[in-house]
Amino acid sequence: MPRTLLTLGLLLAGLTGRAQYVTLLDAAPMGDCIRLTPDEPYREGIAYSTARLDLRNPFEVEFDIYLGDKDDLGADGITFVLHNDPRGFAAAGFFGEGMGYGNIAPSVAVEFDTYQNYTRNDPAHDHVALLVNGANAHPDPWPEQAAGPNLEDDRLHSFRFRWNPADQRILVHLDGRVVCEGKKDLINAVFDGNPSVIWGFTASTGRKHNLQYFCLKRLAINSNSAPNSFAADKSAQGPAK
Ligand SMILES: [Ca+2]
Ligand SMILES: [Ca+2]
Repeated sequence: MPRTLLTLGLLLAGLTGRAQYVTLLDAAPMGDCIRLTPDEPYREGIAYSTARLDLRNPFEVEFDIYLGDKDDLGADGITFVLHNDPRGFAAAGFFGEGMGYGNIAPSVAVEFDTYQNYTRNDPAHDHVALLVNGANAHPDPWPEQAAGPNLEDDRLHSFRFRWNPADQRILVHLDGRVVCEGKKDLINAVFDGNPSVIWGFTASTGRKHNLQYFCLKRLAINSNSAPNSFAADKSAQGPAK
């Protein structure tokens, strides 16, 4: 690992999530983590980092996520989102099947969907997928697995998101395994040429519900290619404009 990446990773790993995030709706600090939804129906919580990410730089973020302890009776899931919605740090998508992400755009997100919505072509089992522009309907029925994973197992799951602008690849790990990957010109094809994006997590519940939260483990950005952008973000006192 390059020294810059390692240094920034160590620097940031020691920070708790509390001061670094703008929280919306039902989201609230919970120790070193941020609760997105309480275990109650029809809730929605969102937390955005106050520091934007610059998509011209490679970065990797790593979190623990918790999706609850109820399988059949649990819902709806969490998304990790990068966006440039005109509502900025106040952007909140719709709840329930939208997981707090529905209609946030332009954006790219990873969904950890724990509830089957037939109108979205969701499978019966929990699933992870890349989404764009606030839409979480799958174009085709998702192939059912005989023994699909259950993320609502009362455990923390390790989530890692990596972006590399050199080859325009997104790589998503869950519990040490690659669960989805994609290749897209995010800056131009999604964000209309603007490389500076807001990032964070969204989650919601519906009629069914679960406690859902995340905890920062590591954030590493290679600032060599754009030395000013990260320094400016680090000193930000509040949401960047
Ligand atoms: Ca769903
Ligand atoms: Ca489940």
